[in-house]
Amino acid sequence: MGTVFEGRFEAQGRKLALVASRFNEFFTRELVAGAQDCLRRHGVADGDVDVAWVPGSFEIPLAAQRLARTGRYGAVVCLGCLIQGDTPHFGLVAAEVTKGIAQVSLATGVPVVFGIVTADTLEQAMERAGTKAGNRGFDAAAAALEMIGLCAAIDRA
Ligand code: INI
Repeated sequence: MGTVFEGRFEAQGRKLALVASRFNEFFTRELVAGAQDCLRRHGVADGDVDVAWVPGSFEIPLAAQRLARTGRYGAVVCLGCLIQGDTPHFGLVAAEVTKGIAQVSLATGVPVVFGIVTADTLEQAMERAGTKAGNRGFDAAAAALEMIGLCAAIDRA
């Protein structure tokens, strides 16, 4: 059997960046807190976690790109909250932020993870920002740690 590569959720000594949207900040600050909690509990020092606030989810990919390009961060965690309204705005922003985050990750080679809540209602958003359905920020930070470990394992081989 060939090599099996796996990330081990270890990132001591690595810096990470969070990009968070001020739009729907009531929810995104819970996503930021969830991500910080995950990183802390996996041994990442608080001082190694930088946070960049952007106006809305649409602006997340550009900030993520700027941060990833610096080479300072093992991963960038994108945190936003999109709530369906009466206009097509939600769908337009959701499509761009999804595509943008994937493009930044592939173009920079830095894991840029998707911690964007998409919800039909305020209640659904609440469920995904630290209540019934967990905390999407925590999950995204865990994915970032796993990807840092996986990329390091592949690079070392
Ligand atoms: N931004 C969000 O982060 N969530 C939303 O639900 C949202 N909606 O629905 O409008 C939203 N819009 C703002 C957008 O991200 C940009 O900041 C704005 O269009 C300026 O470019």
